[in-house]
Amino acid sequence: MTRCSTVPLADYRPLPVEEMKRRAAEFYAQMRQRRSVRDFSDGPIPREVIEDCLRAAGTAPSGANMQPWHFVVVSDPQLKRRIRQAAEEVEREFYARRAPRQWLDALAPLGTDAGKPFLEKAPYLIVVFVRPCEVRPDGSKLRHYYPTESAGIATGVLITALYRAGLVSLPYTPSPMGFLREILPCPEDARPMLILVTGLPAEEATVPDISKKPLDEIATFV
Ligand code: IYR
Repeated sequence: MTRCSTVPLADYRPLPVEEMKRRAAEFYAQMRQRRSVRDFSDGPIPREVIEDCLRAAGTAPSGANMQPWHFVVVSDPQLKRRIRQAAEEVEREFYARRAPRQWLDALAPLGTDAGKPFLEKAPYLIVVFVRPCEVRPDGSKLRHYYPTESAGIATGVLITALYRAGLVSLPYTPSPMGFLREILPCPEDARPMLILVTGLPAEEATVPDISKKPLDEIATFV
Protein backbone atom coordinates (compact mmCIF):
# COMPACT_ATOMS: atom_id res chain seq x y z
CA MET A 1 0.00 0.00 0.00
CA THR A 2 1.48 3.42 -0.92
CA ARG A 3 1.59 6.32 1.44
CA CYS A 4 -1.22 8.83 0.91
CA SER A 5 -0.56 12.44 -0.08
CA THR A 6 -0.58 15.17 2.57
CA VAL A 7 -2.34 18.53 2.83
CA PRO A 8 -1.47 21.54 5.00
CA LEU A 9 -3.07 21.79 8.46
CA ALA A 10 -4.79 24.80 6.98
CA ASP A 11 -7.40 25.90 9.49
CA TYR A 12 -5.39 25.53 12.68
CA ARG A 13 -4.89 28.85 14.50
CA PRO A 14 -3.06 28.88 17.83
CA LEU A 15 -5.05 30.59 20.61
CA PRO A 16 -3.60 33.27 22.91
CA VAL A 17 -2.90 31.71 26.33
CA GLU A 18 -5.64 33.66 28.10
CA GLU A 19 -8.19 32.57 25.51
CA MET A 20 -6.97 28.98 25.86
CA LYS A 21 -7.51 29.11 29.64
CA ARG A 22 -10.90 30.73 29.27
CA ARG A 23 -12.10 28.12 26.78
CA ALA A 24 -10.84 25.17 28.81
CA ALA A 25 -12.51 26.47 31.98
CA GLU A 26 -15.72 27.29 30.12
CA PHE A 27 -15.93 23.85 28.55
CA TYR A 28 -15.34 22.15 31.87
CA ALA A 29 -18.05 24.32 33.44
CA GLN A 30 -20.46 23.18 30.70
CA MET A 31 -19.50 19.52 30.82
CA ARG A 32 -19.82 19.25 34.57
CA GLN A 33 -23.52 20.02 34.10
CA ARG A 34 -24.00 17.00 31.86
CA ARG A 35 -25.86 14.13 33.47
CA SER A 36 -27.05 10.78 32.23
CA VAL A 37 -30.83 11.00 32.21
CA ARG A 38 -33.35 8.16 32.45
CA ASP A 39 -36.62 10.15 32.26
CA PHE A 40 -37.35 11.48 28.79
CA SER A 41 -40.08 13.62 27.27
CA ASP A 42 -41.46 12.42 23.95
CA GLY A 43 -41.05 15.86 22.33
CA PRO A 44 -39.82 15.75 18.72
CA ILE A 45 -36.21 16.50 17.79
CA PRO A 46 -35.17 17.39 14.24
CA ARG A 47 -33.42 14.50 12.55
CA GLU A 48 -30.90 17.02 11.20
CA VAL A 49 -29.59 17.64 14.74
CA ILE A 50 -28.97 13.92 15.22
CA GLU A 51 -27.33 13.73 11.80
CA ASP A 52 -24.87 16.52 12.61
CA CYS A 53 -24.05 14.98 15.99
CA LEU A 54 -23.34 11.68 14.21
CA ARG A 55 -21.15 13.53 11.70
CA ALA A 56 -19.25 14.97 14.68
CA ALA A 57 -18.88 11.45 16.13
CA GLY A 58 -17.58 10.29 12.76
CA THR A 59 -14.67 12.76 13.04
CA ALA A 60 -13.26 10.80 15.99
CA PRO A 61 -9.73 9.42 15.70
CA SER A 62 -9.55 5.68 15.11
CA GLY A 63 -6.94 2.95 14.73
CA ALA A 64 -5.41 3.26 11.22
CA ASN A 65 -8.37 5.56 10.41
CA MET A 66 -10.59 2.50 9.91
CA GLN A 67 -13.59 4.22 11.54
CA PRO A 68 -14.78 0.91 12.96
CA TRP A 69 -18.21 2.05 14.09
CA HIS A 70 -21.76 2.04 12.82
CA PHE A 71 -24.71 3.89 14.29
CA VAL A 72 -28.26 2.61 13.89
CA VAL A 73 -30.72 5.37 14.77
CA VAL A 74 -34.04 3.95 15.92
CA SER A 75 -37.12 6.17 16.04
CA ASP A 76 -39.74 3.70 14.80
CA PRO A 77 -42.13 3.02 17.72
CA GLN A 78 -42.52 -0.67 16.85
CA LEU A 79 -38.77 -1.25 16.78
CA LYS A 80 -38.39 0.67 20.04
CA ARG A 81 -41.05 -1.55 21.60
CA ARG A 82 -39.29 -4.72 20.44
CA ILE A 83 -35.98 -3.44 21.81
CA ARG A 84 -37.63 -2.60 25.15
CA GLN A 85 -39.24 -6.04 25.38
CA ALA A 86 -36.01 -7.88 24.56
CA ALA A 87 -33.93 -5.63 26.86
CA GLU A 88 -36.30 -6.06 29.80
CA GLU A 89 -36.15 -9.82 29.33
CA VAL A 90 -32.34 -9.88 29.62
CA GLU A 91 -32.46 -7.36 32.46
CA ARG A 92 -34.88 -9.53 34.47
CA GLU A 93 -32.40 -12.38 34.16
CA PHE A 94 -29.51 -10.01 34.98
CA TYR A 95 -31.05 -8.65 38.17
CA ALA A 96 -32.46 -12.01 39.32
CA ARG A 97 -29.55 -14.34 38.47
CA ARG A 98 -26.64 -13.18 36.31
CA ALA A 99 -25.37 -10.15 38.21
CA PRO A 100 -22.86 -10.88 40.98
CA ARG A 101 -23.69 -9.37 44.39
CA GLN A 102 -20.83 -6.86 44.08
CA TRP A 103 -22.23 -5.51 40.79
CA LEU A 104 -25.71 -5.18 42.27
CA ASP A 105 -24.22 -3.33 45.25
CA ALA A 106 -22.43 -0.92 42.90
CA LEU A 107 -25.70 -0.25 41.06
CA ALA A 108 -27.80 0.21 44.20
CA PRO A 109 -27.11 3.99 44.53
CA LEU A 110 -28.42 4.49 40.97
CA GLY A 111 -31.73 2.80 41.75
CA THR A 112 -31.86 0.95 38.44
CA ASP A 113 -34.02 -2.13 37.89
CA ALA A 114 -35.21 -4.34 35.01
CA GLY A 115 -37.85 -1.85 33.82
CA LYS A 116 -36.68 0.22 30.85
CA PRO A 117 -39.60 2.50 29.84
CA PHE A 118 -37.14 5.06 28.41
CA LEU A 119 -36.51 2.70 25.50
CA GLU A 120 -40.01 3.55 24.23
CA LYS A 121 -40.35 7.09 25.56
CA ALA A 122 -37.13 8.62 24.22
CA PRO A 123 -37.43 9.81 20.61
CA TYR A 124 -34.14 8.24 19.51
CA LEU A 125 -32.19 5.13 20.42
CA ILE A 126 -28.77 5.43 18.82
CA VAL A 127 -27.33 1.94 18.79
CA VAL A 128 -23.53 1.96 18.54
CA PHE A 129 -22.04 -1.03 16.74
CA VAL A 130 -18.32 -1.89 16.74
CA ARG A 131 -16.93 -3.32 13.52
CA PRO A 132 -13.88 -5.55 14.12
CA CYS A 133 -13.53 -5.89 10.35
CA GLU A 134 -15.30 -4.98 7.14
CA VAL A 135 -15.93 -6.88 3.96
CA ARG A 136 -14.36 -5.26 0.90
CA PRO A 137 -16.33 -5.13 -2.39
CA ASP A 138 -14.24 -8.11 -3.64
CA GLY A 139 -15.42 -10.17 -0.66
CA SER A 140 -12.11 -10.16 1.24
CA LYS A 141 -12.04 -9.05 4.89
CA LEU A 142 -10.27 -5.90 6.01
CA ARG A 143 -9.17 -6.07 9.64
CA HIS A 144 -9.76 -3.06 11.87
CA TYR A 145 -7.40 -2.02 14.69
CA TYR A 146 -8.45 -1.07 18.23
CA PRO A 147 -12.10 -1.19 17.17
CA THR A 148 -13.59 -1.09 20.67
CA GLU A 149 -11.36 1.74 21.82
CA SER A 150 -12.10 3.69 18.63
CA ALA A 151 -15.87 3.21 18.89
CA GLY A 152 -15.62 4.28 22.54
CA ILE A 153 -13.89 7.52 21.53
CA ALA A 154 -16.54 8.17 18.85
CA THR A 155 -19.27 7.55 21.41
CA GLY A 156 -17.69 10.11 23.74
CA VAL A 157 -17.71 12.68 20.94
CA LEU A 158 -21.35 11.80 20.20
CA ILE A 159 -22.42 12.22 23.84
CA THR A 160 -20.66 15.60 23.95
CA ALA A 161 -22.14 16.75 20.62
CA LEU A 162 -25.67 15.81 21.69
CA TYR A 163 -25.23 17.62 24.98
CA ARG A 164 -23.92 20.75 23.25
CA ALA A 165 -27.01 20.65 21.02
CA GLY A 166 -29.21 20.79 24.13
CA LEU A 167 -30.11 17.11 24.28
CA VAL A 168 -29.61 14.57 27.02
CA SER A 169 -28.62 10.95 26.73
CA LEU A 170 -28.11 7.73 28.61
CA PRO A 171 -25.44 5.20 27.63
CA TYR A 172 -27.42 2.01 28.19
CA THR A 173 -25.84 -1.46 28.09
CA PRO A 174 -28.16 -4.44 28.40
CA SER A 175 -26.14 -7.57 29.02
CA PRO A 176 -26.01 -9.58 26.83
CA MET A 177 -27.14 -7.36 23.95
CA GLY A 178 -26.87 -9.74 21.00
CA PHE A 179 -30.64 -9.39 20.45
CA LEU A 180 -29.96 -6.00 18.82
CA ARG A 181 -28.31 -7.78 15.88
CA GLU A 182 -31.51 -9.75 15.34
CA ILE A 183 -33.86 -6.78 15.57
CA LEU A 184 -31.86 -4.14 13.67
CA PRO A 185 -30.20 -3.87 10.27
CA CYS A 186 -26.44 -3.71 10.82
CA PRO A 187 -23.24 -4.51 8.92
CA GLU A 188 -21.98 -8.09 8.84
CA ASP A 189 -19.78 -8.93 11.85
CA ALA A 190 -20.85 -5.74 13.67
CA ARG A 191 -21.15 -6.15 17.45
CA PRO A 192 -23.55 -3.95 19.44
CA MET A 193 -21.66 -1.93 22.05
CA LEU A 194 -24.28 0.29 23.64
CA ILE A 195 -27.59 2.04 23.16
CA LEU A 196 -27.36 5.80 23.49
CA VAL A 197 -30.87 6.73 24.58
CA THR A 198 -31.33 10.29 23.35
CA GLY A 199 -33.88 13.06 23.70
CA LEU A 200 -35.09 15.86 25.94
CA PRO A 201 -35.51 15.37 29.68
CA ALA A 202 -38.97 14.94 31.13
CA GLU A 203 -40.05 18.00 33.13
CA GLU A 204 -40.05 15.95 36.30
CA ALA A 205 -36.71 14.22 35.53
CA THR A 206 -34.44 13.56 38.49
CA VAL A 207 -30.89 12.21 38.57
CA PRO A 208 -28.93 10.38 41.27
CA ASP A 209 -27.07 12.63 43.71
CA ILE A 210 -23.59 11.42 42.77
CA SER A 211 -20.33 13.25 42.09
CA LYS A 212 -17.22 12.93 39.95
CA LYS A 213 -13.76 12.14 41.31
CA PRO A 214 -11.52 15.19 41.76
CA LEU A 215 -8.60 15.78 39.42
CA ASP A 216 -5.94 14.44 41.79
CA GLU A 217 -7.75 11.10 41.87
CA ILE A 218 -8.06 10.75 38.11
CA ALA A 219 -4.78 12.25 36.89
CA THR A 220 -1.09 12.16 37.73
CA PHE A 221 1.37 14.75 36.45
CA VAL A 222 4.97 13.59 36.51
N1 IYR B 1 -27.82 -3.00 32.37
C1 IYR B 1 -28.43 -2.89 33.69
C2 IYR B 1 -27.42 -2.78 34.77
C3 IYR B 1 -26.58 -1.58 34.80
C4 IYR B 1 -25.23 -1.71 34.56
C5 IYR B 1 -24.39 -0.62 34.65
I1 IYR B 1 -22.42 -0.91 34.40
C6 IYR B 1 -24.90 0.66 34.95
O1 IYR B 1 -24.05 1.75 35.03
C7 IYR B 1 -26.26 0.80 35.21
C8 IYR B 1 -27.07 -0.33 35.11
C9 IYR B 1 -29.41 -1.71 33.71
O2 IYR B 1 -29.31 -0.83 32.87
O3 IYR B 1 -30.28 -1.68 34.56
